[in-house]
This record gives sequence, structure tokens and C-alpha cells, in this order.
Amino acid sequence: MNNLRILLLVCVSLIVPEALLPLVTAEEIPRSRPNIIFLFADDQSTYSVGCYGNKDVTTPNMDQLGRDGIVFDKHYNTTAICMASRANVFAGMYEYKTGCNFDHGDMHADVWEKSYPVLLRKAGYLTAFAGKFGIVVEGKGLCEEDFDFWGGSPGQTDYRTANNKSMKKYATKYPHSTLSYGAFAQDVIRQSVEQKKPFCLSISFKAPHKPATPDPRFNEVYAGKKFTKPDNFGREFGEHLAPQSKSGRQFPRFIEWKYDTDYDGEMAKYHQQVYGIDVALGMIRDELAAQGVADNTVVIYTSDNGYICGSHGYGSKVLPMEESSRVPLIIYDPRSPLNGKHLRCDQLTGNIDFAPTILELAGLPIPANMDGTSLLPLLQDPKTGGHDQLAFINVYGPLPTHSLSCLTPQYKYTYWWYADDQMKPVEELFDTKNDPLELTNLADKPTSQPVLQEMRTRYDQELAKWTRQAVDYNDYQRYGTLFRRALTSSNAPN
Ligand SMILES: [Ca+2]
Repeated sequence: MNNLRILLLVCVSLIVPEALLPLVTAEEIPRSRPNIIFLFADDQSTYSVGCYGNKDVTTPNMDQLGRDGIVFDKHYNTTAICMASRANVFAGMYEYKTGCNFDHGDMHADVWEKSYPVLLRKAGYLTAFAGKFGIVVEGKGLCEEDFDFWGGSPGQTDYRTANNKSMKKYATKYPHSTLSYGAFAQDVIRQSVEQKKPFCLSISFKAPHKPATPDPRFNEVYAGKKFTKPDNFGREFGEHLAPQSKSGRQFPRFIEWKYDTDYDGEMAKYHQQVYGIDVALGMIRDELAAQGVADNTVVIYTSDNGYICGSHGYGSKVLPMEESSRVPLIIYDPRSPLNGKHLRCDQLTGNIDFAPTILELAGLPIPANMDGTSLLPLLQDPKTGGHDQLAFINVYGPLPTHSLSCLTPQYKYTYWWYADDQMKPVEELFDTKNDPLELTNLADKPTSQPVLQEMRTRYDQELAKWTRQAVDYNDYQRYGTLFRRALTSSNAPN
């Protein structure tokens, strides 16, 4: 409620008989709670957005959202694979507590019952979901009945709108799914305004997930474009990385996906898909303005995981390196007095923070089971707050690539525990603040030993939390032992 409305309400209360007041306040109550839009790309790297410094890309609506709100520079998914990350977001918890990943199993219903969509609907919000739901809840499947508006689909969904059952009505006008989600959002906004209720709209785009399938209506955007490669591009910048990280499909994909031979062609398709999301974001913000709710709707834009496009000679996601673990995050709260100041936040934040943030926006208490914290204080003061440390988890794919990392605002420590006759356990320590391209592993540097010891201690703290709190199903408890540091006598746990 803005100041003018409060003033009007006070004036009315002074001159109107008490019996009439509920008629006024009843209309005002929904306005006091903001609408919330959570937009989620699939496999979008931080470096695919103009406001993150890429001069080769065209993302006008994302850039505008960043200028209007706050751009987060140290935001990480705590797992870099679709299903696990989506579970983190819904539940506000680390993966060992959501108990949910492609390789481990489905989410249990009691976890879902404490997810932000369920809690907001109970509190009177209209809830809407479209796109890749990404998780399966035992006994419920897609959870369609838990939403007032449904445009979701199972599995990976389809780039062809006509093949997504719940979205078919948009297929004629928007045959490619990305813009169909923009149209779905417009309908949700219109109908929620008609119902005079606050809404929480979550859209999980399929783009820019492979197989690369850009909307042909945007073929001209990057036609013939040359893209600048990142300064850590290529195998020569991956020789210092752990052999365990080269055991998964991310390593051959550098070649299989032609980053080495057709970088411009691959990046044109990738960025064209992101461009489609950018247009959908514009459709959504235009509709908010048209319906008169732009000044009371918080927009959050992010991705489920980042993407490695040739950095260090890898491709794809999953691994803890910056390209896959760090993602874009832009939040615009139209009620913030800091808007328009082009603010950036370099405090440490994670995908476990979204559920607490959305709950606080809705005026709801944050359940004690959630690991994240609300990001709203950072919208008031982007220089203070965030996490002292976060865990980054991979327990997907081949066993050698399973690992736990500990992140702080400056450092990233990963313990690669796996050993066989080809490899032995190794540590990686990167100064992500001064070496964001992760070109120097500090773990072997004598001058970095104090930092290494500190990060080992922090890692042990994260593993201890895992050991204490992991669900007792879907094979999460064994990592309490597997991930225990046991390198040599000189660097074993003190
Ligand atoms: Ca993904």
C-alpha cells in the first residue's frame, strides 16, 4: 500500500461511519500483499545476459529489469542439475533434505507440503505454474491440483507448444513454447486482477536447454554473429582441474557439442533461445503495466543452473565451476526506494533463498526446516547480508564426479574424494573474487595454506550438517562417509 493510499484510508476513517470501513479495507487488503512472479530459465549461464557484461548479446528486457531493480553477482544454485535445483527452489532446502534428484528418486509428499506454492495458496494467493515442473512428488506426480492456473508439463516438456497438453490453446499464435509462457502469464495476470486476489506466478522455461531449438521468428537476431570466447576457453585452461571432473559427460561435450569447431554457431543458437525468454519477459512486464499492477508485483528472474560453453574445455553443467554453479539473478521490487539506482549485490546468495524470500514477500513466516534466508534485506541494503558460506552439491552422474564444495563470498573449496587406480583424492581452492575464471588452484600454494585450512573447516561444517540432516531415503546418507576428507596425514581433519 503506498503512502497516498494510507493517507486516503486515514482520511476516510475520520469522516466515514465505522460501519462503512470494512468496505474500504476489504478492497485494500489484496493490494497490501504484492504479486510475485518467479521466472526460471533452464541452463542459462550468467554470461548470457548483457547486464552481466556480455557485449555480444541482446537482452534488452533482462537488462531493463536489472536497471529497475538489483543485479546479484554472487548468486549460486546449490546443485547444478535441473531436478535437484528445482527441488531446492520449491522447498528452500539443500538437496540432502529435499531428497530429490534424477539419480536418487522423487520428492516425498511431506516435503512438497512445505513448498512455497503450497504455503502461498493456503495463505490466499492465487498460484500459477507453467513450463517444466521438473520434479515428481510421490503420490501426486505433477501437483496440478495444487495450482489455480496450470500450464505445466512433465519431464523435459516440448519446445513445440502443441505437444504440451496444458498449453495447447496457445499453439496457433505461439508454436514455440517460450513465447507461449509469456501468453500464459498475461492470462494469469488479467484473471487475477479480475478476481482481485494477489497471485504468485512461477514459470519454468524450457529454454535454453538442449537440444538447441530456437524460435525461428528470431533467426535474424544473431545471424552471422561472431562471439568473443571467454578468457578461460579451451582445454589448455583445464589442465589444472581435478581428473574426477573429467570423468563425466561434461568433458567430451566440449568436442561433441562443437564448442571447439563451431563456437559461433553454437552460441548463436544458445543466445537466440535466451532472446526468446527476453521477449516473453517483455510481454509479462507490459501486461503488468496494462493491468495496473506493475507497481505491486515483484519480479524475480534466474536460472536453475548455469552452463559451461567451452570454458576450461568442458560443456554443459553439473560441476562446481563458476560457469555452471553461478547463475544470473535479478530482482525487481517496485516498492523499493532504491530502484533506479542500478544497484548490484555481491553478497553470497543461493537458490535455497527463493522460498524464504517469496514467503516473506507474502507476509508469511519462514518454516524452520528451510536452509535459505530471505533476500529482502539485500534489496534494502545490497552491501550487507547474504551467507557466510554455502554448500554446493553434486550427486548426479558418474560417481567420480560426485562432490561437495563450500563457497564463501571470496573462495570455493572442493574436495574430490573419489580414488581408483587412475586417480587419487584432490582438493581445489579458487579465489572466485580475484580469479573468477578459476585459472589458479590455490590448494597447492604455500602462501594459501591459512585460507585452505579455513575452507577445510567450513567444508567439514557443511558435511556435518549433511550427516546430521540428510533424509533417510533415496541414498543420501552414505555421502556423510564418502565425502569425508581423508587425503594424507598432513591435511587430514584436525
Ligand atoms: Ca537445467
